[in-house]
Amino acid sequence: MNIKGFASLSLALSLLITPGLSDASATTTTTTLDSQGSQVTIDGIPKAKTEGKEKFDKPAKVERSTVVDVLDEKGKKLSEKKINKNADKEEKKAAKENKKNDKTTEGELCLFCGGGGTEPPEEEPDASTAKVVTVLIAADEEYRAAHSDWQTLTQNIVENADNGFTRDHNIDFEIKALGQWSSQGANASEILQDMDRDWNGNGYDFVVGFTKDPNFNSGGIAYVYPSSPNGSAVSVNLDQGATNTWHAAQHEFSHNYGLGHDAQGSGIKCIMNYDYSYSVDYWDQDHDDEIEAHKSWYGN
Ligand SMILES: [Ca+2]
Ligand SMILES: [Ca+2]
Ligand SMILES: [Ca+2]
Ligand SMILES: [Zn+2]
Repeated sequence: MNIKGFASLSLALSLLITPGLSDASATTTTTTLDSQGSQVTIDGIPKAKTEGKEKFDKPAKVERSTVVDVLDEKGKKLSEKKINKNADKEEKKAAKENKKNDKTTEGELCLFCGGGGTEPPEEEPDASTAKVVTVLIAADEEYRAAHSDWQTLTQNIVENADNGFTRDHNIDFEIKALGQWSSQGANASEILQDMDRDWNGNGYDFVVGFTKDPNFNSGGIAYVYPSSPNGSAVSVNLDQGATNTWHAAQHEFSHNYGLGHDAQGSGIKCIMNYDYSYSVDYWDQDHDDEIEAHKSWYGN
């Protein structure tokens, strides 16, 4: 049997034995293979207990401009759209101030090192040196039916979900494609695997799904990788309104970086602790260290 045959057989077997995620408990240690032959476990997040904001008040911060391919259900390109880098007014003002200061500092540095290499002073993560990772968004038929603005909505969710990654780890998620997905499966695990089969293997670092399928019995679900995956890292999030969904998406992207959960009731404030997943946008020290250690898995 060739490797591909073995992989599909293993996947088929694992589909039989992988339990569906229940709402209450999202723990499973079953190891399976994704569609690209990477070893994975499946983990997720329960649905939010409180209703977050349904809509975004303002557009999410976009760290860099990008051109996005809009794809049909077969992955065929239908059109292109541009997402422009933005910053709110206060950030723009701060950036202007910084620029002024930089000029003075650079001038001084130049004199000091006699026209040799000028090293800029260390400061806020610079967008130009960020680790850029690419993202394909796939929205299922139920999600698209519920949201005529699904393209903008899902972009804003991903661009909010990456703000913590950019702030704390200088990782910028850049949206490269928006796909129309037809989701199938009897539970969240099966729907995740459906999305994996439909959209993995196209060269994106991350493939993130958004679903409103009635069978999706979780707030979000993701593959947890023990090492850099062969293909894209895959996760799916339930439609829970603007705020809850971007928190779930940040939690699931973190699973893609290999992160597990903090114990509930431990008081540890981290997006990987179910007690705080929908209320904070940062990680505890151990998880911060883990993201740093696994940062090289994605992007160039
Ligand atoms: Ca962002
Ligand atoms: Ca971004
Ligand atoms: Ca469906
Ligand atoms: Zn989780």
